[in-house]
Amino acid sequence: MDLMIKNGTIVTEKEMFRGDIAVKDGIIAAIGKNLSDIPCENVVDAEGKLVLPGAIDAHTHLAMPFGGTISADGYYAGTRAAACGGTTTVFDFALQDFNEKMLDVVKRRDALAAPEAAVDYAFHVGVKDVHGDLLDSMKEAVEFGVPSFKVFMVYDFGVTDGVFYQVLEKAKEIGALICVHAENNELVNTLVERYASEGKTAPWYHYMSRPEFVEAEADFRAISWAKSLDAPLYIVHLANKKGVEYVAKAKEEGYQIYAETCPQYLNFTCDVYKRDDARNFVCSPPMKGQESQDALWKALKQGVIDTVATDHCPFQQSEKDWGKDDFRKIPNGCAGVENMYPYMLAKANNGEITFMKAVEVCSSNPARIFGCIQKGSLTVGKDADIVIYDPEKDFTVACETMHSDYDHTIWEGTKLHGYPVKTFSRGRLVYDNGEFKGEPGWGKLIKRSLSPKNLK
Ligand code: DUC
Ligand code: ZN
Ligand code: ZN
Repeated sequence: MDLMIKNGTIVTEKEMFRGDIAVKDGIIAAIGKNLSDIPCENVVDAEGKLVLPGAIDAHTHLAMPFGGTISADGYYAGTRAAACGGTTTVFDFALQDFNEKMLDVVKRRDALAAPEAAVDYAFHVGVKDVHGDLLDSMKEAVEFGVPSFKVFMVYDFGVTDGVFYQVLEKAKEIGALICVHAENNELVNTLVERYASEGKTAPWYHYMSRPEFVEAEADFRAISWAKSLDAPLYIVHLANKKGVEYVAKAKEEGYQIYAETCPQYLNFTCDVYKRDDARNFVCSPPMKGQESQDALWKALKQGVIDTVATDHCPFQQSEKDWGKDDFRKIPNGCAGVENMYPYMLAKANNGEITFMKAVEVCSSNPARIFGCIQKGSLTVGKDADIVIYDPEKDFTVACETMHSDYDHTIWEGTKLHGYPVKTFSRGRLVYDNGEFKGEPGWGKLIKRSLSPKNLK
């Protein structure tokens, strides 16, 4: 064996038990109560610790051109930070250029990611243009191993309702899953213009121009179309209460509608837009009111929300400052890739959710939904993506101890009881007690296929 993790409490989405894990060639080779008779040079004693599957962050924007700049974390910094927060796979959004075939998008972004990634990664293609044979080109991406796509209902690169519908229809035909950023573009633009014309340009008006119903209404429309086609749909960064209700209803009716939320919506409310540093919290959708936050937690506990992912898209302070007095100039996005798993596990550690639930939403469900069959669980035969977690370690998040390239974080000062102490990516140590131990280029592109048997 190459690695033996002994005496820990092993956590899966279904159970917790004391045991040992043996790793050979990057794969979990054995799990048992006492594997001490198997010879192994590299033994890690996890007495008093939890042993968990690495998290899968199904939503990052690394090196993404956006808001007049490029997000602050490239593929190396973003995956380095992921490793240090116990995330062993990231799904990045590869945004299509106009006139570009879907597989070419994947290849273009993979050329950037492959030499840099420190943990494994996958792509969703962000669809902008389906004219001519571009819609049909989705099939090549699926055959290559990228069976998930995203459409934006907002931004200048967002798609029209008609294009969204065609993409859903095509996805159904070729066995793909569509992710959607759901907000009503027309309403956002109208409200933005109205507030600006009244001289109301403080960051608070970013929130005001995207009120709760702007997201809810788009959730409703997106779900309606998916239902009409009986096509699966994954709603990214769900943040509002009404949207949660729409998802719950569609699930009850038996439709394959999945929902993701993000740690920022679980932890912050729209009150952050009253702070002096409000611009740093500007992301879309914005943080919502307390009622929505409560609904998100309830939905997560009940299984209406399937996954937690980050929408990691940090910008530097000087870039956020462009919009200090004019919210329209603030690049949208916040950091999170290093914080998600520690945050959710701290919620488990203080009893708000179970550790099994944290594993389910941060690892097992994203693996299942997106066809990452070799990941998402501590099971013999799966990749040895393993996190050792010390439930007694206290940690206060500070930008200077994070492993990103950003210069500020919305999580600054957040106190967590319990913290990851080691991360292994396919059996290789990539994080050890505060220090990154990995290397660029270690991470591999995970090719996937979606099969109904992968799903619950
Ligand atoms: N929202 C953000 O805040 N940033 C990146 C993209 C997005 O949809
Ligand atoms: Zn989005
Ligand atoms: Zn996003």
